[in-house]
Amino acid sequence: MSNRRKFIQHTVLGSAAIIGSSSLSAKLKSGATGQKPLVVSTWDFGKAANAAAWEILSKKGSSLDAVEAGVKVAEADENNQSVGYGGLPDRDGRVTLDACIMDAQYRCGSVMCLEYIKHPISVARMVMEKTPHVVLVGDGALEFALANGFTKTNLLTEKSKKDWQEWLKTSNYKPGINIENKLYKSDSLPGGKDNHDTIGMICIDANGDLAGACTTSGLAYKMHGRVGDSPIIGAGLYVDNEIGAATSTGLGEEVIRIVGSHLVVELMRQGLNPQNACKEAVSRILKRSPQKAKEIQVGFLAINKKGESGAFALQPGFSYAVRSEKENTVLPSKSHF
Ligand code: SD4
Repeated sequence: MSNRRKFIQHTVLGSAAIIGSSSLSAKLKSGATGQKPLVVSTWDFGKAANAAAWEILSKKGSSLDAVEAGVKVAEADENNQSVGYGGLPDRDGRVTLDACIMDAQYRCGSVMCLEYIKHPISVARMVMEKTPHVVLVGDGALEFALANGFTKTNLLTEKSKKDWQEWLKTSNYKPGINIENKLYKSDSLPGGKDNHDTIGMICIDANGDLAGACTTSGLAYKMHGRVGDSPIIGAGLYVDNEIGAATSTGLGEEVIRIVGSHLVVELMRQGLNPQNACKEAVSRILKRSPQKAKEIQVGFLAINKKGESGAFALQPGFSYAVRSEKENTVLPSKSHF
């Protein structure tokens, strides 16, 4: 049999197996709402971000405007130590930010390792709208931002500086499971609960158009120049207006290896609902490295064109916020462990 025939046969069998297992697992309850407009975002603090997005969606605004306005809430919140202002620095004490945005026409923009700019998501949108490129990094991204009216801000808050100086005493780099729990504190959450970091937001507007945004300061105490999954189109975020959208959070290196968000969207194309598509992506990480998977967290969040949502994570503790006409809530994600 020719290699090409073998490949096609293998691919078709693989898809059949996935669809077979999906019809079984379709019975698993997902956070589906089947509504438009709908906005979902990662972690408990997504609720405040969803509220800003909802302001736009409920007035028939565009999904693109909604996701930008939504994640800006998290970027500006200094209580959140792993997005934007107040984010924990790298091991050299530099706050470097990653963000990307994608709309319903496969247009996308991204900035990586951007310093001094409070709203990297807006720079990413400007890369998308005003340049012939998709990605700008480091100094080039900063020069572009400054040339387009953004101003320089010191993003290292006293609190984050102190935490970094404390970390320097051991310099032990070990991203732990849900370590981000300690990186966000808000009295507005039930019980003043600790919460998480990176925000990924995906939504569908009243027209049925999808968009997504993802923004982070990345892993605390990373090497200078390290970039995770969040600003990489296909890894931290992907939007296909025919099918759905997905975003991720957790240890970015593992998400990049499986091009996670694109994989989730492709699995939805094969017929899986959002939760099961996220679950299958998580299982790819598990399969590649079952031992390592026990020590890390990765979570995926997805919506489909019908306005259904779902999530799945490696470890318990991942949550996501959902806002629609009927719902304004934070749901716990199902997890493998
Ligand atoms: C990264 N995925 O830089 C981000 C960090 C994150 O929950 O999402 N943490 O790898």
